[in-house]
Amino acid sequence: MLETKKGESIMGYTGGQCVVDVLVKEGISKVFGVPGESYLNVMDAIYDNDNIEYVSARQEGGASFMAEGYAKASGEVGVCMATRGPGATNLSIGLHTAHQDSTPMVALIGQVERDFRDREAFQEVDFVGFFSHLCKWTVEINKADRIPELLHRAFHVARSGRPGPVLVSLPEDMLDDIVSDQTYKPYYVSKVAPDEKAVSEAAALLKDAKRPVIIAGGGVISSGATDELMKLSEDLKIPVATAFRRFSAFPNTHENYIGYLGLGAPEYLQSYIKESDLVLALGTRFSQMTTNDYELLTNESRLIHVDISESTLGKVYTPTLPIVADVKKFVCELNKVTTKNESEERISNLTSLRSKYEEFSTPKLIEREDYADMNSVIDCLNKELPKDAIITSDAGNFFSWLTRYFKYDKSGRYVGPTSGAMGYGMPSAIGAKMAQPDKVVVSLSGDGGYMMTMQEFETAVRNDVHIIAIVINNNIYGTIRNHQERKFPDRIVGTNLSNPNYQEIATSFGGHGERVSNAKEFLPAIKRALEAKKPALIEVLTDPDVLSASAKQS
Ligand SMILES: Cc1ncc(C[n+]2csc(CCOP(=O)(O)OP(=O)(O)O)c2C)c(N)n1
Ligand SMILES: [Mg+2]
Repeated sequence: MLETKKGESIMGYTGGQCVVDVLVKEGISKVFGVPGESYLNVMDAIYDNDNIEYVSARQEGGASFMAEGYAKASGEVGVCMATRGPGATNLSIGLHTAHQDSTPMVALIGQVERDFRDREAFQEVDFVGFFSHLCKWTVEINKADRIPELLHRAFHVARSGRPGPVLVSLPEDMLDDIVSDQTYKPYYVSKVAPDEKAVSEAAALLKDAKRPVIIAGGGVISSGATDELMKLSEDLKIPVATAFRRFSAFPNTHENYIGYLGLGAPEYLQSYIKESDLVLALGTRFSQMTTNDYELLTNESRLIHVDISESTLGKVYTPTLPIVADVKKFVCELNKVTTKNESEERISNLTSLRSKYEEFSTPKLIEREDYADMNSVIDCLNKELPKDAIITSDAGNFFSWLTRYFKYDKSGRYVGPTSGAMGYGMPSAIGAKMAQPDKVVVSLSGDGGYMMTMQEFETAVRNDVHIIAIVINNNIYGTIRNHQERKFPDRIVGTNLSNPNYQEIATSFGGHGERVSNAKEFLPAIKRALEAKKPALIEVLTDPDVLSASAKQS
């Protein structure tokens, strides 16, 4: 028997109530979506449940980015909801991001009535087929009494092994059906321990190596292995690099951190890794970006590859020693069997690489009045933001400055799309801030990317989520212009933009707005934004001719 808020008593649960009951049992307190008539029953059950909040977004793409950012910042499963064909197709960008980023997510989609299937009913899409490539698992629930079983399993699939998105399709009429009390509960996700022999073999290889290197990927972050990794790197004097957009796997301020892989990765780092005699790769899938088009390692490279998923091992490079394990468990076990190595060679190697990183990552400030110099903007963020701030971003050329010059401390965090999705930064900042309300959360986007999801600023205002959105405005799709100039010089097609006054848009939404036209104005603007006590936006006007952090400036 269930009591509703209106005092009605229901025998058993409706399908919608059953869905919400499972969500609450899974520890979900926020879901992000755009409402639709196809899943009204789920929304109505949320009305009755004080443990769960429905955060209504302005577009499903924004909702799915919020859920993805929420998942990354909380370490929990992100949940988003949408209606049938139009809603689900809009939502797909966040699922693609979660797939590439190994982020645990569950998407609940309202589906047409069971009896109307296969007639091309209103907004009908075969979700199981359509999303099967984007998601780790897709399932349509056709009997309400299977909701607990299949929905708990959806959460388990999202969380376990290599995490990822799961799509659950819920036919509208199925959500009306009444089910009796159910007893299912969440699955326990066990941590995969490494094979003992593999650990001692890894220790032996590391002991003998002359020029070893560690590549830290997303598995270090999701398993929470940074402390153990610091100990390993300190004890064995092994330099650490981070995989593409996984900057916060290792504190950038640590003396053993030697830089990042992926777009704009420093040359010295790539050649060191190529020539290193042993690579210890932790929780990385060696993506095209991390490996610079799969050129990072050679056939001769000796590789210990540790990953939670056996299908990641050997997918790109054949490991000398493949190890299936939770990264934290592996590093803990390895730390138990290694002894300190303070050889002169390792120490001088580290010192030289670190000084190269420091030189590479220290911005040279350029004084100019006509536009804001991005080196100075990032330098200012490094100095003004609290150490534990969360930074989110879109893809775009502006990102090259953030990548190169922003330093994530141990308590800091980068939340960004390895999928390179534009429009991600600001909505994911909303999700991250909802997951970590006490932290300062700042998003960086270009003018192109920001405009893709900027309506979500209203979601931030309506929900009183105090993010700071920085929009780097160069009035072009700069990244594509850059490629265009390189491949088809002086033949500009489709990369010019015009822009509204973003400061005015932010204030008309009810937020705080700033407009910065040179670097000197940035410091007071960020200070005011930090104190605004409402969602804030800072528009930064930059020179369209300076296309990246590595471009020469006159
Ligand atoms: C959703 C999406 N659409 C298209 C692209 C391709 N793309 C990558 S960067 C870029 C231009 C980005 O422009 P902007 O946001 O203004 O940043 P800028 O490069 O100018 O700094 C485009 C169109 C993408 N990565 N994601
Ligand atoms: Mg731009």
